[in-house]
Order: sequence, then structure tokens, then C-alpha cells
Amino acid sequence: MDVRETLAALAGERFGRPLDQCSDRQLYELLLLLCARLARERPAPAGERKLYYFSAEFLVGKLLSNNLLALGLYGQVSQLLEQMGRDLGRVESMEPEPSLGNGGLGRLAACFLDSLAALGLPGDGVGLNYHYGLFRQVFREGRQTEEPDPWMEPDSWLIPTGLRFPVPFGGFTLQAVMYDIAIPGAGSGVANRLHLFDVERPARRPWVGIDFDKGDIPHCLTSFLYPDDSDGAGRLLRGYQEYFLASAGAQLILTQLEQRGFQPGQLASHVAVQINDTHPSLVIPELIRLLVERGLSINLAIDQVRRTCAYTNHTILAEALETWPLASLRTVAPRLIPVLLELDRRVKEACPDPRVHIIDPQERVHMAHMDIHYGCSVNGVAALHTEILKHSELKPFYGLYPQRFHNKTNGVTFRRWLEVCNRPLAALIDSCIGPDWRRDAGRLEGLMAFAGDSQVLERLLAVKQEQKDRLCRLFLASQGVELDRMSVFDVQVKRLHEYKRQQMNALYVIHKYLEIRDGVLPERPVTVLFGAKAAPAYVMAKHIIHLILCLRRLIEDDPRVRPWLRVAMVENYDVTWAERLIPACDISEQISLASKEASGTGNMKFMANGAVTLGTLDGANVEIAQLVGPENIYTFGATSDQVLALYRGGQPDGRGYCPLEFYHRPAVERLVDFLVSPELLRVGDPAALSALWRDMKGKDWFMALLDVEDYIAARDRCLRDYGDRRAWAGKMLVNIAKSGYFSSDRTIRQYNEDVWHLT
Ligand code: 26V
Repeated sequence: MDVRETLAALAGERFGRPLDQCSDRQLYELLLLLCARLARERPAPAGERKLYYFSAEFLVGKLLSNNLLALGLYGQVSQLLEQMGRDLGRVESMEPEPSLGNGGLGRLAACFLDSLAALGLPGDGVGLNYHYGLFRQVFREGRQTEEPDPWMEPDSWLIPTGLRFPVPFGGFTLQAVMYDIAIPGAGSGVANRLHLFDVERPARRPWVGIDFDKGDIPHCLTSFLYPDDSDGAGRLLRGYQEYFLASAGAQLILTQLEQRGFQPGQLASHVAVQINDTHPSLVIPELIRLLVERGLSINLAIDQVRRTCAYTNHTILAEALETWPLASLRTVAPRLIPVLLELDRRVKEACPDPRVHIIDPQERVHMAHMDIHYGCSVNGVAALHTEILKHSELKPFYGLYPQRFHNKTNGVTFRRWLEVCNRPLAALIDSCIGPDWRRDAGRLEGLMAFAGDSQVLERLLAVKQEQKDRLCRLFLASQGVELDRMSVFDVQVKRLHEYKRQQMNALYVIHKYLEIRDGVLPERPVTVLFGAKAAPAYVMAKHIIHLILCLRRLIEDDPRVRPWLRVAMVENYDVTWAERLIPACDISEQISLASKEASGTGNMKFMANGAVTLGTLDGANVEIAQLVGPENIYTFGATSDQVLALYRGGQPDGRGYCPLEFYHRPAVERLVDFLVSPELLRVGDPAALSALWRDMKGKDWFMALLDVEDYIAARDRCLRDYGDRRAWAGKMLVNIAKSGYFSSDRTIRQYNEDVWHLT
């Protein structure tokens, strides 16, 4: 295909003008049309079994560049645009980014779809078509505010399929209308699909702020994605969303099974269902219900569904383990009640231990328990996380079904997170080891041969500077913020949560600020970059954003400190910002309280882009540390065993963690008390800052004070080592070389071999 000719013809048809007179917006629409058409024409991969990846979130990001790459058009199109004096980046900036996810869990689902298609495995995503996504974050007077984030346009990647399924709620039925996004695989010639269900008549502008009529289920069911700690009123709507997803998805599965010429009783031989955290768990009872409706006995239905469904756990935070009051489920999905009661009865008959029951004495339905009893597989998302599941969180279940438990360490797609987001680095890697790493990220190991090659190391440093310069330009253009291109870029970007400890990073900033003010100057300037959305109802998280924005203001106004230390926070952090920040990062902050971050996936992206990790031994950081060795990572803090013991009250006197003890260390007290110092109160909200201060001294649930001194020491060591540029470049190189293990292609191959058996 001649891309220029095809696009020129399209430009004539659609805009009645020659290609070179099209605006960036028009070029975007033409490329979208071209890609969508080519992707649609691709055949689906063949296989004995087909996977349905059920997830409430798919954080796909912008799709243009990735689709061009997967369709083998990237080179031609960027060359063509260049010849026309245009720029693919600017064209792609016309694309709205759908915010169909909270963070890692949704982005993981998107990486998995990319890998399934690239490996030529038959696997579709099943999710919801939220019209306004999560929310758009806007900073006003040093605080996060939320606005709706519409992303659907007349021209989008969504393909109407004409398919619809009735979903029977209590008292009314809604049609689930199916839209598809084609997912072409890089190098495989095939395409899978992401199926997104929507209501028939979505509300047009449902919101007031981001509040809306939560009782208007028929029109508002797919308006918004629920943040991970939504308010009570939203919770019931979330229940409707979950059943809508589960029921429509289950009906899709059985329809396609029949179309492929199989009987309902053959489900397990031809279908695999992966349940991404418990949000889609109702697919289990719904499939059982539908199989019984189609004539299977309850025993056979349960057996088929058990052999079909597999569950992934993504968190051990107690408050994140979903339970639903049986009473709510009676309202939302009355037809599931007999099935749920039967599933629970069987468990209670077989296991007397109340810890493994599905319905507890308060009549709450434990979704994860149902998944484990009535699925064939349970996995954690990093080695440490899976061990904690087996020996602590889900111990009684591991006792019952040891063979069902296994680990699948997360991964990310190197196509988006290296090839597309960091083209200069990709080119440098090509020049060292050739292009095969694009197919098999494990080949990046080959870079180890260049660990002593000063020319390569010099070029690596030059690429990093190029990316830092690019980030400076983007920051200036979009946020009006000037960064110091010669400073060390230290980056923490992820959802805002106390367990991720952005507040501990802020304590470090305070430490540096006070040092500099006291005349102790660092060896070189440092820029501390944050990006994070806080769930709208998560008060403490919003206070932490406020603290960061106050620190920024304080420092910007202080001519003694500003040349040495800067703080910036990107507004509305999203996949697109991640693609800009990650290639430009020197130090990757992965500082969660050990045991709390199931895996992390940002840590993998930073590593692949030559950032050095400063982190706790948590989640996949443990595996990163093993791969790169102690000289190429900075670890600190309590271990997960120590933390778990503290939560169990494991100090010799049995008191557990007591933040006041750490607060009273002089070095710590000064930092914490700065939260309520006159200078900070002058720029911030006294109520918010003193609430943070009280919480840190009195509760500090995620133990920032336990680790803060060790953290400061490790971070200062890291900054000192940065000065030896050649040694630092060596660390960067080792990190890139060892990152191949974290390709989602590897993760997906493992799921396929151990759980799905698709081909
Ligand atoms: C859910 C909730 C719900 C209620 C209140 C607080 C809260 C906090 C967190 C969550 C997280 C839900 C699961 C999740 O997103 N897990 C993330 O999954 C990633 C992909 O496996 C993994 O890399 C992250 O470590 C993990 O946090």
C-alpha cells in the first residue's frame, strides 16, 4: 500500500482538499480512519480456546502511534509527515486520551491486550464504555478539583457492532450495547478486540461538577468510572456496573461459543475467562445461571465454569478486598441470589472454617472467596505478593487448594513503553544489538556487552539529556512551568495513596529545603517531579497533593533555595504524561511501604528507560533488585516481614508500630513539624496541613516515619553517586539490559502455558 496515495485519496473524499493542506486535526482523523480500517480487516487469531479478559478498567492511552506500529506503518507515516514538514507528535496530540482506568490495574489490562495480539493469541478484552472516564484533575488554589473528562468524538476508535444483550436487574432490564476497539498485533498480522459495553441511551451531560443523578441507572450506568474509594451513593451504581459487565460479557461468551459450533456444555474446552481483580467476579454466578438456563445441571454448570475462570489478585489492602451486602445484590441482580446461596451452601458444607465462606454472618458476599472456590487458578502479580497471598492474606485458601495458586509477575509492553515513547533510546539500542529485542525483549541482555564501552555510555547520557530537554519544553508549553534542564530529575508518578508514600517523598523535600536554607548546598540541583490523581473522596490523599503544591510555592518564592531544589506536579497525570516523564527520569521513586504494593508496573517502565530505582523491597522491586544487583539499585527501609510483624503487633512488648517513637527523633521531628510551621501555613490551608501533621504523628498507618531516615540516607547517597557520570551511565545500561524480563509478552506467555492453553 502506498500510504501517501491512500491518505491523499481519503483527504479528497473526506475534506475535499489535498493532503498537504490538511490541518493536524484533519491528518489525525485521516490516520485514524486508515488504521481503524486496516485493523478491522485483520483476521482474528485462531485457537482451540479463546480468552476473555474481564476488567472494569482498560487504560489504553492514545492509540494512534501504537496502531501505526502494530500495522507496520509507523516508519512510512512519520517519514511522510516529515517530508510534508509536519510532525507525528503534534498530529497525535489531537487524539483525546480516554481515562478508562485508575492506574496500574487498568494499564496492565491494556498492556496484556497488546501482547496477546502481538503473540497471535486469541484473547479479547471485555469492559465498560465510560463516557467521562475517571475525571480530569485541575489544580485550583493549591488543591485538586475534579471535572468530567469526555473523550468520545464522532471519529473515534470505537466500532459499533450492532450486538446487544439484555441485562436483567431487579425491576427492570437494560440492553447492553457492544462497541469494539480493534487491537492489531505487532508483527502477527492478526487483531483481537476490546469489547466495551454501553447503555442504549446514555445521559448527555449527566453531571453537576462530577456529581450526577446516581439513581438514574438506565442513563447514567456508564457515565463515570468509579475511583477506587468511591462514596456510598456511588457504590450501588458501581454494583450495577459490575453486573452489567458480567452479564453482557457472559452472554457474549455463550453467543460466540455457539457461533463457533460448540455446545454450552463444552464451555471449558473452548473458553478461558480471566477475572482482573474482583470487579468482574459476578461473571462466575452469571455463567452458571446461563448454563443452567440452557439445560445443564447445576453440577455440570459449576464444573464447566470452574474450569473456565481464573482470578488475579492485585492488592492485599484490606479495604480494597471487595464485599457486597447480599441485600444490595438482591436489588441489583436478583436472579443471581439463588446461585450465590447455592455456591455458599456447598462451601459451608465442605469447609467448616468461617474464614473461607462466601457469605459471612453479616450477610456480606466476599467476591475473592467466590473466585477462589469456583475458579481454577489464583495468582498474585509479583513473586513477593504471591508469597504474601499464600502465607498470610489467603492462607486458609492456600491450605485448601495449594495447586491453584501461582505467581505471574506483571509486565509492560515494550512497544509502547520503549519503542514508541523513547525513539532515540530505541535507535541507540538498535545500533548496539540490532532490532531483535523488539520481538523478544529478553535480547536486551545483549547490552551487557557494552557495559564498559565509553562511547555507548556517552550516547546513553546524551539520549537522557535529549529526553529531559523535551520534557522541559512540554512542561513550559503545557503548564507554563520552567524546569532546570541540568538538574537531576527525580520522579514519582502513580495514583495518590498513603501506602505509596508520596508524603515521605515530601518529607525529603522538606529535609533538603531546610538543609539548603541552612547553607548546606547539594552537589547539584535536583528537580522533584510528581504526578498523581487522588480519589475525590480520599481526603488524606488530597491533603498530600495540597502539601506538595504548597512546597512548590514556598520553594519557588525562595531565591536561596530555588536554584538548588525545585518541585513540580503535573496536572492531570495520565498515560500521555507518563510517556513523556518516564524517558526523562534519572531517579525512579518506588517507595511504598514493603508488602503493600502488589507489584507496581511504573517501576518496570522507568527501568527500561534507563532510570535507576530508589525503592523499598516491595512488589516487583524485589525482582528488579535481584536482576540488576545491589550496585544498580538503591534500596532502603523495613522489609515486608518486618512490616507484617509490626501490623500483627510484633514488637517485643506487643504494641506494634508507634509513630511517636520515631517522631521524637530530632531529625524527624523537625521535618514533621515543618508541616505546621508559620512559613508553610502562610502558603497553605492550616486545616489540611495540621490534619496531615496530626495523622503522621498519631497514626501514620503506612509507616512513613519508620523508614524516613533510611530513605533520606539512601536518596542522598543516590544523588552523590549521580555525580560520577560514567559510573551512573553504567547503572542505566544494566537497568535497560535487565528490563526485558518485565515484558508483558513474557507474562502473557506464562499465563497461556500455565492457565489458558489457548493454542
Ligand atoms: C483499591 C481500593 C479500593 C478501596 C479503597 C482503597 C483502594 C486502594 C487500592 C485499590 C487498588 C485495586 C487494585 C489495583 O489497582 N492494584 C494494582 O494493580 C497493579 C497491576 O497488577 C499493581 O502493579 C499495583 O501494585 C496494584 O496496586
